[in-house]
Amino acid sequence: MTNALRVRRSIQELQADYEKGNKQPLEDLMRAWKGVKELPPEDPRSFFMIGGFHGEPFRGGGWGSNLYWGGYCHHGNILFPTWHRMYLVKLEEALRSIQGCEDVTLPYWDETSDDSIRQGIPWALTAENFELDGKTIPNPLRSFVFPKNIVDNVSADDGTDPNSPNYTKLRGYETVRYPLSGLVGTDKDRKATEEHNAKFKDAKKNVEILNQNIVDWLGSFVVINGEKFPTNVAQKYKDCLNAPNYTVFSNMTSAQQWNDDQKNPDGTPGPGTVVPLESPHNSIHLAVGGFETPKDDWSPIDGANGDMGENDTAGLDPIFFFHHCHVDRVFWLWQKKQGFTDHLEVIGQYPGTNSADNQGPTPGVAPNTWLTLDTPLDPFKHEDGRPYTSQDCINIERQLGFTYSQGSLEGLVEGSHAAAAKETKGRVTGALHVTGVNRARIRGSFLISAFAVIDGKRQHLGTEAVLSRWNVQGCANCQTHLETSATFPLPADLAAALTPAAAGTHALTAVTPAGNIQFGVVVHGRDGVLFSNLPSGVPEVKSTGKLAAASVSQNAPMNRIKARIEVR
Ligand SMILES: [Cu+2]
Repeated sequence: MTNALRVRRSIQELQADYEKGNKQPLEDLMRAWKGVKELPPEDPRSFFMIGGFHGEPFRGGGWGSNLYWGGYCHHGNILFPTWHRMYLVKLEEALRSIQGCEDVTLPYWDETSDDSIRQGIPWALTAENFELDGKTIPNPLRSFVFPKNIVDNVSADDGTDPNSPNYTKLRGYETVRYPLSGLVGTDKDRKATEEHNAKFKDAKKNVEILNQNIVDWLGSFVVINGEKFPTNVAQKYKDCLNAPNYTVFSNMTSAQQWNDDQKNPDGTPGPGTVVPLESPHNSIHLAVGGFETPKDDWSPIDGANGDMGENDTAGLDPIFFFHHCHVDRVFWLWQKKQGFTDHLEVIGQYPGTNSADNQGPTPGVAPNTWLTLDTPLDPFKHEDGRPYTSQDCINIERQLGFTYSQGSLEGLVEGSHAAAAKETKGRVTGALHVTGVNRARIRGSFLISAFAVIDGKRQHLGTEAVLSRWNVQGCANCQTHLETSATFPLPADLAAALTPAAAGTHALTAVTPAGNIQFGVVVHGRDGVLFSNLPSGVPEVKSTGKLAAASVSQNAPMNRIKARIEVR
């Protein structure tokens, strides 16, 4: 090889260089981002154009109909890792096309590094200003101001339908993150957003709130008999590296089917339960975009609607690309660990291999079309006009000419298979399986959380984040898996404390008792608590009052939620 590989380093590495006096790498990165953001929106290299490929502005069948997805991105199917891999390559090309930025590479936010787990988001992504060429400029990585209108043609214009919020964001709109709101499609929403954001005027304090939220998501744990058990996003990133094949590693839909298939005849979880890469990915989207992790003292800041929390405009917040670069690095780590650096395999016609799965068909794709490694990754094209496919981006070094610097989780790949196995061994000996959450009835993204109430104290077992489009209601083409389920491993001591009689399926209209341990499930959406069976007498989840009450009745089918407790 004559051409050296370009290396994607972590944003933390660039920051460390900067702080030691080697300012150029971070300065060049800022210059490149400033450059692509300032290009005319019609320019194919402009950030407005590239950021908009992911979701809005919509095109194709999804332009004016919620039967289809109007963005090009893939979620909930096997193209999730490869589509986003090509997406990052295209943004990186644009950054390198800016004059003087030819050596820039896209950094990753190393989300599982010690500093992220302790402090949250690296400062380069949140600081208000940056010093560039002797001038103080607004930090290009902190937000993006839309140069053009994005008009939502899917939702009711007047905003009278609470299940169809208007997602219009006009020229001059600036992307926001937790704890702020960015829902401004109608006069009513605009007013509510103004009132909400008026409570969070201190930009520095907002960054602190955001970082605390990230720290909570990455490192949450439960305490059983004085021992800590991680239920956190960092652990999910580690666990996903053990997925045995690409299909179930790649997305939530396939993994859900796989985990159902693995069960033993008596209903207990089989040995091969997996965590898909998409799961921790979803969690960070919602952590940045606007959900608090449900700890014991959960006090959600309701009305936080940051762009990262919904697929519609997530791609227009610059942090999206630093997050996805980490996700792509974890994809590569999985490939190295499982021996798939030069080929990938897809289980044909498995759930998660159909255009109708999860989000609905992307522009130009018919409903009920099979997705394979040869499916075009629209709109990404080779120079000769051929569409890129997943086959073109399996080996990042050989096919795409880049690699990643040494970051966190690396130790789980090289020679420490046994250590990784040991880490998870003894932890999963039982599970709480929640089924029957009707995704169709919930607007936007939501969380499913499980709790155990032990000795009158509520313990958080885990949270599954479901990243969604705003308008899934009535999407007949998103036929499959409208019923979402989630599996929460039980810590060994907790599982051991359960009597076999406690195992089985329980309707969650009442609390599920198992000896002196009770289980609770909470579904939390944009409008507050949609479902909760948490017993009284323990710290209660704060509800949003009016909106939540309305949502509960609108989401009456939530009473189909069931929990199955499995003990091995
Ligand atoms: Cu994403």
